[in-house]
Amino acid sequence: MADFELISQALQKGKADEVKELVSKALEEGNDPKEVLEESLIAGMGIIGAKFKRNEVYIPEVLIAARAMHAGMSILEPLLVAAGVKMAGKLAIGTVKGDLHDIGKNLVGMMFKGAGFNIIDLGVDVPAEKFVAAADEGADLIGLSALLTTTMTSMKGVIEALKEKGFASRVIIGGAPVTKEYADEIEAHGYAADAASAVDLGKTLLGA
Ligand code: B1M
Repeated sequence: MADFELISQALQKGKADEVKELVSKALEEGNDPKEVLEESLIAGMGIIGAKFKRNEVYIPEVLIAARAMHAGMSILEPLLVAAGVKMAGKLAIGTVKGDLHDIGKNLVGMMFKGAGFNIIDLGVDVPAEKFVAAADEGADLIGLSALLTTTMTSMKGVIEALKEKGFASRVIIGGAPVTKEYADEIEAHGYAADAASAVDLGKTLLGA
């Protein structure tokens, strides 16, 4: 079996130490860091994402796979940065103002990281100005998460603030009370029901 396949399988099983060892071994054998990233870590997270979408695995499995991916990334990241490898895009994600729920937001961020995106995690209770500042710093995608019917309404303000400043960043929204209809109403660029769909949507919006 190719080493990449072994890394992908270890990642899917959430075996962080094994992922680290296998990634180091693949590099020692002279494999290109970008190829290791794409063929093993991103491929493995892609499989987990697709299974999550089909309800074949659940949140805990995704979280341990993401932890294993972070372990592999800790070895690859300095090499990728040094080589000036271009990431798939830059996502700034946060839970909107007044809202402290972050489990779904973190899951979405992890999935994007698994798909080769740079992530700026703005945290929770994030005011519109912070999303605007992230767009100003070059985020291609702005991700807004809300879990409360009372806070999802502030998504509209973020989109208006971004438009007012003329930023080209694409805005995607999600969270339990959010719907596609609401996304259309406030003129977000897209809505995703779950973390894996958010990545698919983000890639489509950026043509990645
Ligand atoms: Co809160 N809470 N909570 N809570 N909480 C809910 C959301 C609620 C539905 C529970 C209920 O009443 N049945 C309800 C909201 C009702 C409503 O407005 N419709 C509620 C309430 C009322 C509250 C408080 C007001 C309670 C109180 O204090 N009286 C309070 C508000 C605090 C605040 O935010 N200001 C509160 C507090 C809390 C805790 C702090 C205790 C805790 C949060 C801990 C944390 O996040 N660190 C908490 C929790 C855990 C929940 C429930 C139980 C679980 C939420 C969760 O993490 N789900 C929730 C009930 C429920 O949903 N069953 C509830 C798992 C997570 C993976 O799913 O976040 O939906 P979710 O993310 C999904 C998708 O939505 C999507 O992808 C993820 C999966 O792939 N997604 C995106 C999410 N963000 C996305 C962004 C995208 C795309 C997709 O693009 C950018």
